[in-house]
Amino acid sequence: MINTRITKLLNIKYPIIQGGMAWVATHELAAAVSEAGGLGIIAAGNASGEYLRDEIRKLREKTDKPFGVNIMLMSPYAEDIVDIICDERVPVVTTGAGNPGKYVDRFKKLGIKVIPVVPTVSLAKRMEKYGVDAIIGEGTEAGGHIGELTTFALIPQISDAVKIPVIAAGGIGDSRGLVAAFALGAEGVQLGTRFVCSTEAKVHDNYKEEIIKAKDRDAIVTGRSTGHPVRVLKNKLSREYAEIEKTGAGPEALKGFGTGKLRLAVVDGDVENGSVMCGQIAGLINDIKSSKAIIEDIFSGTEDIINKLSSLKGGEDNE
Ligand code: TUI
Repeated sequence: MINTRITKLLNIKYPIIQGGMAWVATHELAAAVSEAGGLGIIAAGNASGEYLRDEIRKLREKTDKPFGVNIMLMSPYAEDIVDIICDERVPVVTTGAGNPGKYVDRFKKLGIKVIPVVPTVSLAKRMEKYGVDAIIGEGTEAGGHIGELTTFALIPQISDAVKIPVIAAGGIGDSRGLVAAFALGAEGVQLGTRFVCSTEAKVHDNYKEEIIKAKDRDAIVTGRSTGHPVRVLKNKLSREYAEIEKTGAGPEALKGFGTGKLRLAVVDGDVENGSVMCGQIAGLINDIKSSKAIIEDIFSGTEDIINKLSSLKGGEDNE
């Protein structure tokens, strides 16, 4: 049992949150993570409110443990998603790809915990002023839509800047990542790519296989020129995108590359023409296992690392 302000706040056994990945984070994955003692998250992505309501109800048939919903704030359905979350009294909300400030009061009044994902210190400070419960600092190592700072640089700076608890995301996939995140000041971690390669993720096998095959430099950033950088695996789509971007083409020329491409990879398994979003940690992931095994393996591995670290204590002979 590990106790941090995050386990207490969220009423969970392990301070591990599953990333709110569009198309990937369905009720099956979220229920499995919550049942295993972490916080499972259903991603609303670009889906409608009715889809989300159905997902929430299906999750509740599988588990009575705490869970959350991620709102992708660029979604055209974001307002509907907020209504459904309030209506269903979802215990926890995480947000991404924008500033959730205007919704915070409404959630707080209903006792819904709010945890925005942020890529900068300034946004973390602004969120604290709005009264959010915790912050997820996401480094550029993460998959999907990303900021510029690395987890290593971002987390200690956010930890110094805010009093609310901080959760680290981006580039964390095993016990070493967890211990490092705690050393940087985090009290919890959010894992995305690691949970894509779980048995419960309803992701096409081709997508999981691509992550398992991936090496350290295979997750590249596209879309910097549009102001919406997205980390994806190298494939036909991302290579073509990068070529067009190099020519200096405007957002219009790149538009067709976004719509429907994530679904094409995740659901249909077209990993050449679809968008295979994943983090830099892909090179570290070599297997598909249950969410329970992912969580328990991460925690059982921490002890060895902490023992090794104790040799850093000045003047002690640990031989
Ligand atoms: O949101 C994510 N990752 C995502 S969302 C997504 S769906 C998508 N698909 C195609 C293109 C774009 C998005 C795929 N991956 N992570 C959390 C995150 N939030 N990363 C960065 C941010 C962020 C960025 C700007 C949070 C706040 C923010 O605020 C700007 C403002 O309005 O002040």
